Amino acid sequence: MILRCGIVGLPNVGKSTLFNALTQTASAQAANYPFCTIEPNIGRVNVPDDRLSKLAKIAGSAQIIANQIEFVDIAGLVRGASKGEGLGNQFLSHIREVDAIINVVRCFEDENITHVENNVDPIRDIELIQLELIFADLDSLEKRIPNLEKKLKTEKEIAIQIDMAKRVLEVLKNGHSARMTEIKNADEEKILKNLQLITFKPQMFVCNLKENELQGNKYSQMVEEFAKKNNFQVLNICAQIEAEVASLESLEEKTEFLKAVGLQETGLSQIIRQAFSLLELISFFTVGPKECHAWTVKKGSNAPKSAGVIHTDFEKGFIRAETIAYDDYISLNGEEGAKNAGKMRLEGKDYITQDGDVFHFRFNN
Ligand SMILES: Nc1nc2c(ncn2[C@@H]2O[C@H](COP(=O)(O)OP(=O)(O)O)[C@@H](O)[C@H]2O)c(=O)[nH]1
Ligand SMILES: [Mg+2]
Repeated sequence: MILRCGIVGLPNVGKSTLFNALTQTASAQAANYPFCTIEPNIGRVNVPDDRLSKLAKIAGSAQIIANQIEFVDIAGLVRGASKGEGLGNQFLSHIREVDAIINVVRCFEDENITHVENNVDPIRDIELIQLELIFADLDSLEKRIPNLEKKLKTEKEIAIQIDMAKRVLEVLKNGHSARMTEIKNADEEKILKNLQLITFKPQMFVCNLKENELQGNKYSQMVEEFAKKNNFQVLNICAQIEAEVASLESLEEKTEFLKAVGLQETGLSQIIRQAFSLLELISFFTVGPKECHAWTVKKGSNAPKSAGVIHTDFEKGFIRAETIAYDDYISLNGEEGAKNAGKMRLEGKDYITQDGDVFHFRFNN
């Protein structure tokens, strides 16, 4: 399961600079998966996780395999994109396929770099983009509802889908995201999710700042306030710094450079990790001498479901999961120590996987 984040924003806000830095870093990583550009605008990157190397060190694992997510550089979002302006249709087809949206917002002034809306105004830009996404959803629902109504004659269970679609339509018509639709239960949430609306996807903001304003400026403060009010996550980065770091060859050079600009880690690492949590994903590990392997699972998944991420047979024949919490694994110096201290639990089918669990699955073939 590799989830995909779309990088959106107006032209000239730094999307491609960021995307290239991401993919360049990924290709330079001593990765076990060779970096693959799936299409020119789609890249797959490892999710940075310090825990992997610590687990691998204790277990003497020969190989580390990290979680991955994909990023898509989505071009063509301008005023009117939902009506076909710019690369309208292409933008729509790309953005419908992503699981989460990273909205890059220009918070830097630079006379040499045109702003398509003439001046820097992040809240206007955010609202412009939300509106285009809302229009796109409106369009797709207005086409979809008549089709659903036709099907209703033969498939009665479609009635609740239509009801939901109409409720969302009202929300969109009032200029709000599909996310604002009131939902009463998990079933309704599922139906709403299946409508695959862009404004129902989780979203975060990335403020692109000047090199010397990384701590924030008046623009990024506006975005922060907006994000807080509307329950979005937000990160400050400088795409240009990210591009420079990504172009450096050695880890020493990178660390040195980051230190010089006052950063502990790259903005890219933060974006990747933030995106991972935005998607409501957690990691569990399988650890042994051969490999130390991170796996991705949705928050709230039970143990058999997690086992199924590794292999469907593991899920079907699931018996139990020998489970050690990450902290116990580290503090007790591995499996043996955890076992002796009584910290290896035998968990059954109803166990809900916790972030950082180290699992051995027992299953019937
Ligand atoms: N001053 C400054 N320029 C940037 C920054 N990020 C991107 N740019 C420049 O802005 C222009 C547009 O960037 P690009 O990544 O192509 O934007 P996109 O249209 O959103 O993909 C390029 O000339 C970049 O070099 C930044 O953080 N600071
Ligand atoms: Mg671009």
